Amino acid sequence: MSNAKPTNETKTETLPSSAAGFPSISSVAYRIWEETYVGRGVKTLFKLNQPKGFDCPSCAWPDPNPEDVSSIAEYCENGAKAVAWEITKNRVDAAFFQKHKVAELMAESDHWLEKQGRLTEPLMLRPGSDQYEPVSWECAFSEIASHLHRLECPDESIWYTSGRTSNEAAFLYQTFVRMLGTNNLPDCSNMCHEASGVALKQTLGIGKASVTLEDIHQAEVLMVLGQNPGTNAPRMLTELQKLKRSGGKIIAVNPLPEAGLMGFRHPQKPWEWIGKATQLQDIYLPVKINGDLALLKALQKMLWEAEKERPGEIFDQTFIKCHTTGYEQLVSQLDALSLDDLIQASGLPERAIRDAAGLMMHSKRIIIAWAMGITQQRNAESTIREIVNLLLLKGAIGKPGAGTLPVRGHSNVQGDRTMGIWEKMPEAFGAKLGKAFSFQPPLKEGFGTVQSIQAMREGRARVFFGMGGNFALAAPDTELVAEALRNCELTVHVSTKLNRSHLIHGKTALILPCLGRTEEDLTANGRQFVSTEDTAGRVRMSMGDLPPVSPRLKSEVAIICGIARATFGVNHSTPWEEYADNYDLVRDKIEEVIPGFEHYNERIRQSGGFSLPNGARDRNFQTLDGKAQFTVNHVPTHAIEADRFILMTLRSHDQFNTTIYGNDDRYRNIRDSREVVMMNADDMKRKGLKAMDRTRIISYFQGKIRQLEGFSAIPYDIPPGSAAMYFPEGNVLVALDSHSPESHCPASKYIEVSIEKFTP
Ligand SMILES: Nc1nc2c(c(=O)[nH]1)N[C@H]1C(S)=C(S)[C@@H](COP(=O)(O)OP(=O)(O)OC[C@H]3O[C@@H](n4cnc5c(=O)[nH]c(N)nc54)[C@H](O)[C@@H]3O)O[C@H]1N2
Ligand SMILES: Nc1nc2c(c(=O)[nH]1)N[C@H]1C(S)=C(S)[C@@H](COP(=O)(O)OP(=O)(O)OC[C@H]3O[C@@H](n4cnc5c(=O)[nH]c(N)nc54)[C@H](O)[C@@H]3O)O[C@H]1N2
Ligand SMILES: [Mo]
Repeated sequence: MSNAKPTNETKTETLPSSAAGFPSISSVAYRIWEETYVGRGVKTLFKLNQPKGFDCPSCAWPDPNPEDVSSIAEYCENGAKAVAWEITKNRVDAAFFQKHKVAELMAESDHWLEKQGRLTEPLMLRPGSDQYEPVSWECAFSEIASHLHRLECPDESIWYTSGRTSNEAAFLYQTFVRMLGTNNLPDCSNMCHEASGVALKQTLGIGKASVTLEDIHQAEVLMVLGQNPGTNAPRMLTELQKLKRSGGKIIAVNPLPEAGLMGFRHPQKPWEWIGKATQLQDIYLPVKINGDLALLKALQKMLWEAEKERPGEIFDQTFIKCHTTGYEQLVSQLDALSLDDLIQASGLPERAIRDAAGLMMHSKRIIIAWAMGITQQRNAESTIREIVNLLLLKGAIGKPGAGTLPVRGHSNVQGDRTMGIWEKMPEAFGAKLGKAFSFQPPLKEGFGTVQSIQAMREGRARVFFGMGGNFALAAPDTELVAEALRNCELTVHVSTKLNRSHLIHGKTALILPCLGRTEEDLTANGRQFVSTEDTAGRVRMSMGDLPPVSPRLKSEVAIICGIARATFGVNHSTPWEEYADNYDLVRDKIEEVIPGFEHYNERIRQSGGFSLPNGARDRNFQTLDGKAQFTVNHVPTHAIEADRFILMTLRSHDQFNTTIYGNDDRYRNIRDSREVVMMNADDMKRKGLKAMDRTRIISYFQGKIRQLEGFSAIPYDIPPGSAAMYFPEGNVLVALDSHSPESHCPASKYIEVSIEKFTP
């Protein structure tokens, strides 16, 4: 049932024109009051992102240097919500499961499931049963081991990771999985920034951001494509405010006018709550969905025309000559392209693109930031390579105030990849891992998320293990994923809270409850800490100090070590038990295997941690010829059938991925419901739809349809032909095979749909 209350016509004039400010503070206060004890909540927030505290479990935005950290509050509204959610006073224990069968729980909403509180003990659902029952840890571990022993081949098991897992746990996890003999290590990155990693590695030799926080303050122009920082990386707004105050300009490229890019009031500076907000975006380009590649090409072409008139004034020819390959091919493609076609494909007025080109023309320090609006597309890698082309023409990489900024999602998704969570194990990594642990890692490429779902569906994989996350809801094609998971002999989830993936299970299912970031991790060897890597490649310590919500929780590290001992036997050559008690020993092994972690144990204890090497930052491009690569990419034409729309799925201000805190989306003026589809008012008129009318949405891909009924249409400031709804609800409409070509990133921002009025 949808009872959304968009405040009349949700047009830009009625949308909030700035983010944060006092409403952020009141929203945090409400969440703490609702979820936990006020003292516990406030005390915990003081430790958030502090040098000796814990890393925020929300997004991967970098912390400032220790000297710049605010001693009272280094967090944002949504980080505080994530913490309040973890430290909740509610508990899901054995009595809860005695009361609720799985079928009953299936009828509850995702918000309700997580809202029941923290999981407190290991649980097992036996074949044929409809109820989870408590089990001992030993029993859970031996159940997993016996399923693994029964597999004909280790490739029949799938080992998913969500991006909250610490470096130490991720490293041990992938070591265990590879010792088992498979590279089946899909992760949330497969659905997130995988395309950025692939495209940046090809062109610049490193799949990570090249800029630091200081660079942002020094940029002359910062362009943000397909990202909503006000909601998803709120602490980025503080840095954008600094950029504006030092005279920098911001270009926002987004089909939606997102409040967080319009203006900003620092939530922790009360004097900013009133009066004028800092205006952020200088130029707003309401591109049509996936019109970004055409826009980037149009910008390049405008700059190239100017360069031809005034050679050497617009492009950085010295940089191009010394540090790049492929310039001639790129400019001949630019000559061949028609500017009119590009402008039309972007969906933008020429004037607006010329204004943006004008800002870039004489600027030398340019940063381009992007997120899911760019990566969750069928041609994601090409668009990202075009971002690189634009930066290379301007020599805007590897110098202060310039470079690439793919803004990562989960707080340690980047660190997990550095630790080897990847279905495509690099050869050099495998060789060092094998040497460090005296074994031969498997060479065959493993399954990513999409291939894992296909394998489980077809019975080629029979065990699914989820290290965090909520695979059933996060992955594309909800019904198909459910079929895949139900086809398994065993599904296991290491989790903090109850979620849909526990209810859509294999014949046997296990829930293994783990410590959260905020909690103290005490072992026989004393208090342990872990480490994480942020978007800018800085590695820091994270140490919780709240008493765990239950004495029966284990850390992720201890869980992996327990499973490894049960699987390989107590006499195994790897000292799993010692690792579980002393994370310094794990860090010593990481140092042995992964470059950049020299003196890990020493440097991680320094205030503020340390930065990993970044070739692109130093113009030391780790590509085949040591140069940054210009590339020629095909400009897609978006031929969709008449009367259809392109639909994107995105996050509201009140969720963290599949964790739904509430039903409001404050910055978009949408209240009380997530079951909405945002549409252009003229499109609605054409379809005979009035505000709040129910709809039937049908998605089309390769002859197959998927549909969703009952969602309410709301008029929104969105380009004609484009529509938007929330993730994860929209995943029902995303076809498993609709993904980017190279990284298989599901195209969850590009769904071809028809939208009609629905009368139940
Ligand atoms: N509070 C909170 N923080 C989070 C998360 C969360 O759910 N809640 N999730 C975390 C994770 S895992 C991630 S990956 C990040 C996600 O952070 P974002 O990438 O900001 O997340 P989305 O909501 O998916 O928003 C994508 C933006 O892209 C725009 N967009 C969609 N299609 C296009 C397009 O074709 N072109 C352009 N230019 N723009 C487009 C949308 O309008 C939207 O503003 O945030 C992280 N941080
Ligand atoms: N249609 C559509 N689909 C998408 C997206 C989209 O924009 N549109 N975005 C994609 C993106 S960018 C991502 S990253 C994925 C996210 O996919 P996931 O990472 O799989 O999903 P989350 O919702 O972040 O996982 C939430 C669960 O993690 C568990 N959890 C929380 N904290 C911890 C912890 O400290 N340890 C452990 N072990 N578990 C914990 C809790 O049980 C919680 O229920 O979804 C993707 N799917
Ligand atoms: Mo993500």
